[in-house]
Amino acid sequence: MNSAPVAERIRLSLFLANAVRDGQITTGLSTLVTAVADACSAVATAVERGIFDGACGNAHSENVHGESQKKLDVVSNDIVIEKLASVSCVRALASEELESIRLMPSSSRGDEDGYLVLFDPLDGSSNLEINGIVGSIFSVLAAPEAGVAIDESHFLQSGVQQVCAGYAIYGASTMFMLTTGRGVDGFTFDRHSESFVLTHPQLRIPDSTCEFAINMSNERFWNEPVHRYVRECVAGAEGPRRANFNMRWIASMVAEVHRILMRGGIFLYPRDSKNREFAGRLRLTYEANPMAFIVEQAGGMSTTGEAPIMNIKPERVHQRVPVILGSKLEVERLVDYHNQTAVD
Ligand code: AFP
Repeated sequence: MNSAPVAERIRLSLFLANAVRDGQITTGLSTLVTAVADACSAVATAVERGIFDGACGNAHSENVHGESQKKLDVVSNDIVIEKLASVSCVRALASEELESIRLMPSSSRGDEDGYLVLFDPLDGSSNLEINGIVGSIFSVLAAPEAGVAIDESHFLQSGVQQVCAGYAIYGASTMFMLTTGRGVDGFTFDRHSESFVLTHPQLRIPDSTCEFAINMSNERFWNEPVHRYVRECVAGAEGPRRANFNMRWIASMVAEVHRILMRGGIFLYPRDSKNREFAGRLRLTYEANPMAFIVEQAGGMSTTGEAPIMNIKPERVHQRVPVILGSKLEVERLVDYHNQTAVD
């Protein structure tokens, strides 16, 4: 990445204005993305100041998945909802922290494009107590035409229909990663100008890698294709891959995907037999789909093992899905192993 001074870099606001000028996105979507970015910088501040604002620890409540909520899960969710409530083209929201969809004030004009926004306001929040990396993930779908009463069915669009997606990562610096279907661009928050500045234009994921990310403690629950893939990585140069692999597990999908965007790799949260009623841990509409869109726009690949993630027609907003994504050649290898098992 070049190290040009901030003054010479493009801010997110100009990047979006140029995209509207060039007919790549609508004015409404530009306003929506600006609001999401504003929400993310506010969430970053809330996370940073959590200890001082009494926002650390558990909220002593559960989300729709029966997972205990951190206070900052709730705070972050409220921040995103508040920021999006002021965007006239946002017709409705879905969130990991909301049991059902949230209709927004119908302030949009009849002629304005409308959007649905789905988000995980604070992904990786179990890392908060260790000052670990957390982030926010968002996905944008087209809303039905004005006048149509919106319900959950309008959110059940496959990932290929996303018009925009991205995430913010709250790490050593706060970054905002965005795709509108024309590659992936990364912006870093500059505290002096209090704006996101383009620092990582048109990111590309290397096709191959020697770094995999999976929660090894679930090994006994994996299917054979995943077992075989990980076994071969661990076997190293003496094994069939003829190469030594490294492993990472940060327990924050945003951090894993960001690492893959920066230097390649493969991330797996596969179907496992631990909870047979669930198809894995991650949620399709506001975690897997936006991250699959980002990864594929950067030249990577994503799959459940059996099918491309973004081809799945959701049946429920909070539906879970197995997730394998990252460097193309590695994901293709896993798809091949799944196909071989299906044939056997
Ligand atoms: P939390 O938001 O509850 O910390 O979950 C994070 C996450 O959904 C995803 O970001 C991680 O990749 C995954 O869960 C980690 O799951 P394990 O804790 O089972 O490793």
